[in-house]
Amino acid sequence: MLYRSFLFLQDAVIQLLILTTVISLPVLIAAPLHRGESFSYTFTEEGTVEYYCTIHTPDMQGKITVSSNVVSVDQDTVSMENDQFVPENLEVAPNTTVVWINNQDHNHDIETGNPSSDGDGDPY
Ligand SMILES: [Cu+2]
Repeated sequence: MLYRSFLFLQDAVIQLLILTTVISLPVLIAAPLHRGESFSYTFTEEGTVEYYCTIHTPDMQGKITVSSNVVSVDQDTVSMENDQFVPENLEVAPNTTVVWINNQDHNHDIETGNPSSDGDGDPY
């Protein structure tokens, strides 16, 4: 009986691990984008991903929320202008392609996380 309980618990842990894996979102890393250049990614799973520009951290940050509650469109755009991601918070339905476009004269990039999550302990 104890052994069967252990098997049940083990199964529950494995299912939890699978669920956790499914909702994690990909790591976005775009090399520096020059004026007029763009980067696109199609989000297939629901969840949230925070990102930032390593060149203009900590001010230039954004967030994508993928939710089936959002009206579905094929493509949505984030403009890089005035050293900001516009819009900063974008909600899209699953299977939406998000296109980031640099509309400024200097470079921007995109890295998953937030300025304090790059592992070096400071926000830059
Ligand atoms: Cu930037």
